[in-house]
Parts: sequence; C-alpha cells; structure tokens
Amino acid sequence: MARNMTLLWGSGSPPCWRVMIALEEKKLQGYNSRLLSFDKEEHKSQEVFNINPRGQVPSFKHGDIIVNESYAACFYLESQFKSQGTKLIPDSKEEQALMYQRMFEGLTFYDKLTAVIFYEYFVPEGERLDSALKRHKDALTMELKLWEGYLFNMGSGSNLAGKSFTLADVVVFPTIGTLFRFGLSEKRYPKLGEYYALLRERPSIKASWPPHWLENTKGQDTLKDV
Ligand SMILES: N[C@@H](CCC(=O)N[C@@H](CS)C(=O)NCC(=O)O)C(=O)O
Repeated sequence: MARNMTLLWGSGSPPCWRVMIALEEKKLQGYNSRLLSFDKEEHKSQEVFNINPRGQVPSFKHGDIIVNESYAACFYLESQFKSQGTKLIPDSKEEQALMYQRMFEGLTFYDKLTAVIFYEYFVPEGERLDSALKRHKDALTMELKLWEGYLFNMGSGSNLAGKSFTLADVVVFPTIGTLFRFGLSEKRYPKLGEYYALLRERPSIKASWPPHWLENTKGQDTLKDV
C-alpha cells in the first residue's frame, strides 16, 4: 500500500499515464489518486500549484518529497522500490542502453504527436496555417516509420528494449495508446499495432487506462492519414 503517496492526474494525459503505469508495476496501489478535470481547469488549482509551480499534471508527492516530471517520477519509483514489483531497469548492458535510448527518443516521439493532435490547442486561431500542420504531420510520419522499424527489428512479441518490460515501455506506451486513440491505422503501422495490442492487455496498463476512453470508446480520426 502507498497511502503516503499522492498523484494528481488528468484522464488521457500521457505524462500522467506513465506515472500510473509505474505505480502499478511497482505494486504501489492504494496511493491517494486525485483525478482532475482539464475542462474545469482543475490543473490550475491551488491544490496543484502547492505541489507543482508549473500548474501541470502529473503532480506527485511521496511523503514530503515532490517529483512532478513524469520521467523523473518513474525513475524515482524504480530506484526507491527496486526489489518491489516489476524490475523496470534490466541488468544486461545491451538492454539497459537500448532502454535509455528509447526512453529519451520517446520524448521526441511525444512532441511530434502533440504537435499534430493538439495543434489547435497550442496555436491560436489567427496563427494557424495548413502548411504548418502538414509539416507537423510529415514529421510525425517520419517518426512513426522509425518506431515501426525499431519494433520490426526487435521481432514479434518483443517489448521496446528487449524481452522484458522496462521503463521504456512505461514511458512510451502512453504515446502509442494515444496514437491509436486518435485514429492511427494499424494497417499502415502493423508493428506498432501489434505492440499496442500486446501491451494494452498488461494488467498495469489496463488498470490505468484513461477513464474517459472507457466511458467513450470511440476516439478521433485525426491521424487516419498519417
Ligand atoms: N514534462 C511534463 C509535462 C506535463 C504536461 O505537459 N502535462 C500536461 C497534461 S498532459 C498539463 O498539465 N498541461 C497543462 C498546462 O501545461 O498548462 C511531464 O512529463 O510530466
């Protein structure tokens, strides 16, 4: 049980989802979970600012210790609860190197995804350009081809850094889940589709699935042509 932990989070936020998967994998269920509404701007509430001066989620506290950045929280949990739950950093130097490589490439992947799906949220109405959105879509397509190739080279049924589930999967899966929620074609990206189908059945991922995706199973088709 993890009653001395608090996570402030929003449904469908990939950074929040990373921390939730890590908490599940480390068997830290029972933490104080506070689901906030983006629509009601609850991530800009005093409750969040008390923990996170950026007014963002995830906002995470363990006792008096605050670790808000999703990657930092995942590393922290693995390092503090090394021998509890799933071991998320492999011993083999090959797998470890690949895990770090994919984790940090995962940040680029996430940025390229959000540049497309949140274009209208990020760019004020008068400043939007079809040509800019197309450029972001092309950049995302190139990125997707890279990840499709990585998974192809790993072979069927593999995780991102090898046979074991690692921090790379913890931090990158939410990006991949979001891609498919926004209409990515499994036909066009079969390896990503296979990885998504495999991991979405994992108990930590199922347990932390965005609640509003469960309520409304139909996603968007923003990425159908990417
Ligand atoms: N680098 C941060 C990013 C956190 C983040 O961007 N959170 C978003 C939700 S997905 C948020 O709270 N956005 C509201 C805002 O920035 O005002 C992390 O990885 O934890």
